[in-house]
Amino acid sequence: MITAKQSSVTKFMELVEKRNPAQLEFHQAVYEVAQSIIPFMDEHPEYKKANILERIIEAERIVIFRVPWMDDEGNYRVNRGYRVQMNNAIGPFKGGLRFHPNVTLSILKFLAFEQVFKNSLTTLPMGGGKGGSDFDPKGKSDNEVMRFCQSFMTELFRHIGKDTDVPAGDIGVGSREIGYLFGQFKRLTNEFTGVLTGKGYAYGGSLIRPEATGYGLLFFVDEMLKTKGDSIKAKKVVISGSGNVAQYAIEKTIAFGGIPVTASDSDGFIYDPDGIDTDKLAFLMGLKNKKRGRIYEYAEEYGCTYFEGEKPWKIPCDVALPCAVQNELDESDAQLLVNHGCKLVAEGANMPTTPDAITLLQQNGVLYAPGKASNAGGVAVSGLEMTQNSIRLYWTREEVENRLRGIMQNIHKQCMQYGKNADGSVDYLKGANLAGFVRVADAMLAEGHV
Ligand code: NDP
Ligand code: 2IT
Repeated sequence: MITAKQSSVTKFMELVEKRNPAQLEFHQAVYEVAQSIIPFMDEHPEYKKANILERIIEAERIVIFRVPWMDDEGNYRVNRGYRVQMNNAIGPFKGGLRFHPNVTLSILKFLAFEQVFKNSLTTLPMGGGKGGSDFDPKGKSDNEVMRFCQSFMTELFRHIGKDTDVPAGDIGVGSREIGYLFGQFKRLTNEFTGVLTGKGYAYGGSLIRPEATGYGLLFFVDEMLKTKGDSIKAKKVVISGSGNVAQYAIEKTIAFGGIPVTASDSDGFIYDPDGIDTDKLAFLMGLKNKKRGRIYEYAEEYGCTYFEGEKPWKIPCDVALPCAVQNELDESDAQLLVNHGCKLVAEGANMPTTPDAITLLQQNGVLYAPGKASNAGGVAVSGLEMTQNSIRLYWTREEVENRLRGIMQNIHKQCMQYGKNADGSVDYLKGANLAGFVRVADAMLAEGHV
């Protein structure tokens, strides 16, 4: 039987698919939000009357541009650059840049859309945006990456600004890339402003920004477990990825007494049944951040198992933290987690769990947190970096980490408030969607038909 809710969501999705043909990731992100918001709007006709849902899925502006650069052999190369400025109802556009060969407009629109709700949940004044390029930093020299970043910023600079749009990092964009991008912005504008976040500490960055997404994820998980009178102590934790988010998720898991047993990259994963400890994590960080090597080298170093071309979800665990990429955890993976007794899945990545997998987890009583809530720590500390830049001060590690923890606790509270089911359980996806939506929608109502 098709319920009234399903039929209005289906009708809405037909419109979305018609207006955004072939943008599958964008459809998926909109669907996940629409299924919470459409029934909510039936009880809140003011949003329906102002057509907020149709307006919120339309980007304010999208820029697409050519990025010419020259490789070390003197070959002429070209990539495509993008910035999706999704929504600035509650603050300047804000969100990362992704450099990865599979970047498309669909992927950046899904990320920008998610960012609108995530940034709203932080309660800091930040709208949503995302950008990037199909440039692949893997295997490129530092000089090639620098020339690419300079060329990318040579167009991007006219569309961004500290009060207009403030980019940061994401996949393939870390401190090296942010440094080159910032240097070029400064040169083009003759201004030293907080136009990017994730900057190095020496030139306006915030302490704890590198750690923020991974730490924030564990603060959120801690809150989720507390509702069950539990904690992460002695829990077996399966983590995917080995980049920025995964590394600091591992670090905080260790600090909280949990046992991280996996890490991965796009080639496969390692399983370390004894747990990744602080020394092994230092090796992993050196391998990934300095040597820019592959995860199998960890297995070689510590004599543990490497699973080529596989994902870590088949390893029995209590907690699973997908921290790599969209759609990396599908229905069959979710089934494996359930079979092995996994109790909690929280997303460090953006949209890593497919809609079918989310349904399966929720139906089996696994606590599930969507990235827009559980990975908001990164952009939250970006917001704190903007604040520090505005007041021209640097806060201590303790100050920033305490604020980060407070923000994650508050996001958890908002999820509970808006996501509580009749039986007392919490639907974190619904809670995050509604709490994120209301703040943006109210601002849109107040600002008129713009
Ligand atoms: P990094 O570039 O530092 O690391 C990305 C990791 O994901 C690498 O281990 C990479 O492996 C792996 N990966 C990339 N593509 C694939 C793929 N197709 N299959 C399997 N693994 C893959 O990025 P981050 O750690 O910053 O980002 C990870 C996720 O977290 C992304 O979804 C991002 O959007 C999200 N996020 C990031 C935030 C931040 O502040 N950085 C904040 C909030 C969310 P390989 O090296 O082989 O490519
Ligand atoms: O997905 C994300 O939230 C990020 N990549 C961080 C964005 C930011 O502006 O810090």
